[in-house]
Amino acid sequence: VSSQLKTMELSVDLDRLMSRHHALAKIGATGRGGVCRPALGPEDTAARRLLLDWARARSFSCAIDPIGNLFVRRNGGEPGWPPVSTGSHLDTQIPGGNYDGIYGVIAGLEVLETLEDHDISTRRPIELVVWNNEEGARFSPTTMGSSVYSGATSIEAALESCDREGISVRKALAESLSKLGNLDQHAFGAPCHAYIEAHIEQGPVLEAEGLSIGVVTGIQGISQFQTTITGEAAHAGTTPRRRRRDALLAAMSQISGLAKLAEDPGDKLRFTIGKLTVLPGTPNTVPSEVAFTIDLRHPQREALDAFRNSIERICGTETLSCKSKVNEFLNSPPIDFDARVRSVIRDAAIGRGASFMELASGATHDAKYMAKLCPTSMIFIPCLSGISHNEAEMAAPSDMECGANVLLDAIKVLADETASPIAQVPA
Ligand code: HGY
Ligand code: MN
Ligand code: MN
Repeated sequence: VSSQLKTMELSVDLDRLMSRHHALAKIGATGRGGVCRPALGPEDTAARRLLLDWARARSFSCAIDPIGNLFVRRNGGEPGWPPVSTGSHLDTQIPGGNYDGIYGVIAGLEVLETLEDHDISTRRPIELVVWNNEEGARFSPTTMGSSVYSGATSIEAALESCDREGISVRKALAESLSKLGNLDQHAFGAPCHAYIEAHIEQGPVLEAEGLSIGVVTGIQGISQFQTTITGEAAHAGTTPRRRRRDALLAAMSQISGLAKLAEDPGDKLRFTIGKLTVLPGTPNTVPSEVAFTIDLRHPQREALDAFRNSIERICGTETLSCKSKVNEFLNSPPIDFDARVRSVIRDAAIGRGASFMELASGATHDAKYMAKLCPTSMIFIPCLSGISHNEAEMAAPSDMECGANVLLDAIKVLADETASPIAQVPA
């Protein structure tokens, strides 16, 4: 009864959660309310180091895998049993907000610390994961660390990915590692009993419905492309139009064709040209090379594939006498999260008297790859007007506290499960 009672009164420490939030918000602060921590850069490294210092102060064990994901572990009564894991990411958009990813990391740490504060033992170890390069803002693709960890992407391809200065993940990782102190080694794809990621919704639904918790049913499909168009540099003043091979005009023609195709009366398809570079990029030279990215999302695989299959026809063929090539560097179909884990989260929300709804995620997350390895789901909390990937991103401390308490209760249930009553995730 005492441990039952103990569990009932167990709640996270909101002051500590907010002090961690503010401490991280200082690292790479832009002065405009947001933060800029490109993966494996000095600011991201400082944030990862600070997280590890907090973990080492509680004598949790700290490990790293070959692609730079960090693992903070609180041991359980059965140390050999697969852990219950939670986590998210500390790297941000450039610039980004102070909640995307960061909230899931400090909420997860809060779970480990609260159990430690109250000397609550769990059967299974509990592991906090800090995924490397979730945003894909500096190094493509997004969710790099978890996709390599789960075997969806080769580590060679990931280590070779370069930023716009030509610095590779391999080089940046070695540099960052040297600042993190002593870390154990952690294998890729280690057995895991269940994974729950806490995250801001990054959309407007929970706030509009006046609800505190989102029990996440799954994540929509995402596919990303890089298009490169090659024309010919020429003098802006002397070159007649019929002699030009203008790579920017060619890109504009392709992009308007794609935008037309992306018109969706049901407003389900998400189509974004987020990055466009023009070379040589001087006012008086006809552009010789243009590169742009395409980010596509849809909840239905068939609809996503239909659009994917038209990309080659538009971006892979000569356009206005310019050569054009396109490659798909990320293709991740929609997934559904595990029913049992979702019911554990629902019960935890009910136990806390928290209003909740089930909803799918429009944003992608590392949980998508953990769902390949073990029963997985996510907990969303509302964010201000659904704003995200924007320095104005904001979540209320009361929602952060509620989400962390629901995470604590759900993890506690899963961490005391004996053999895996959770139906293994269908292949
Ligand atoms: O792109 C995404 O959905 C994630 O926020 N990186
Ligand atoms: Mn995120
Ligand atoms: Mn993000």
